[in-house]
Amino acid sequence: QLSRRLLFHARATNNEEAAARAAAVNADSGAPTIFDKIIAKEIPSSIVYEDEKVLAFRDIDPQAPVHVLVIPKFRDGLTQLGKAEARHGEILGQLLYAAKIVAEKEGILDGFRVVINNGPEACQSVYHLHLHVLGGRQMKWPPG
Ligand code: TR5
Repeated sequence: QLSRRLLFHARATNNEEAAARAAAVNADSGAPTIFDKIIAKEIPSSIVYEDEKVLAFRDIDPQAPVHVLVIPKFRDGLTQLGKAEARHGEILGQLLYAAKIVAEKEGILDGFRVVINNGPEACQSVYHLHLHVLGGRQMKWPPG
């Protein structure tokens, strides 16, 4: 969260040095993330859907009335979508399908958005691939 705020601040002030620093803080190191603790249930979360491969839980800082994160239980190198390889095809499909199940469970099938922030330029802050499922209000376009 801190690094994301730094990035926003850097953008707002158009300070290239600060932007570079924030991006470095946000770098994809491959280290375990907070999501590992959520998967292990060492940290509580509000689970919306779970199966063998996928976990979906409410975002701690919701940007819409419904804001659920859908993640693979086994990261398997998928720190970000940009690291996807052909072998990830099945889990990528499962994540997208789980997003639909979440939308259905949350009653937003008529209008919802699925977002993946990839890398510092897109303000990715947690390097464990995740889909944001957002809805429950009129969404705007284009996104910021
Ligand atoms: O910025 P990106 O796309 O990487 O999205 C990461 C998301 O994880 C943000 O929307 C955060 O609000 C969310 N997040 C961060 C934490 C967290 C969480 N959602 C649920 N529970 C969380 N815990 C317990 N801890 C976090 N640091």
